[in-house]
Amino acid sequence: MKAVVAVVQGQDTVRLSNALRSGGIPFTTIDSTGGFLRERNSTFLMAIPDENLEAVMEVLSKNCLTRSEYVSSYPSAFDPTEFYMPRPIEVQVGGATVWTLDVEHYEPL
Ligand code: 2BA
Repeated sequence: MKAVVAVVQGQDTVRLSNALRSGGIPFTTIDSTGGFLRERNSTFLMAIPDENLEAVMEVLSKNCLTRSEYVSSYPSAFDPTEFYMPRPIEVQVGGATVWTLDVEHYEPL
């Protein structure tokens, strides 16, 4: 059995939830926040048989889109006297950030 942990952008949460439900894949969502952009995202937890891993990864990649976000650049930490003009920098976010772990023991109590 595998545990899949996936951090997904807020905009993709409903679509991914519907797709997992249609595929009969059990999941739990936890509201979360990205440490860098400080935007809301969702963390999906799924425990699945090994043979379903490929199908779950496909559902994730089809339903989680890559997007560009903009964040203000930071002044240099090394030279505080340097002239600093704040300007937005582009970062690519997603589709999903996924960790797959082996489950040693599973027992619904
Ligand atoms: P955030 O931490 O808000 O990061 C959003 C996006 O900003 C990242 O997209 C990445 O493109 C960029 N980014 C993050 N840290 C950066 C930095 N120090 N310098 C420059 N750019 C940076 P993704 O890599 O697709 O990550 C999306 C979200 O997944 C992250 O939101 C975070 O919530 C989670 N995540 C990604 N990698 C993680 C990790 N190794 N451990 C825990 N959570 C992670």
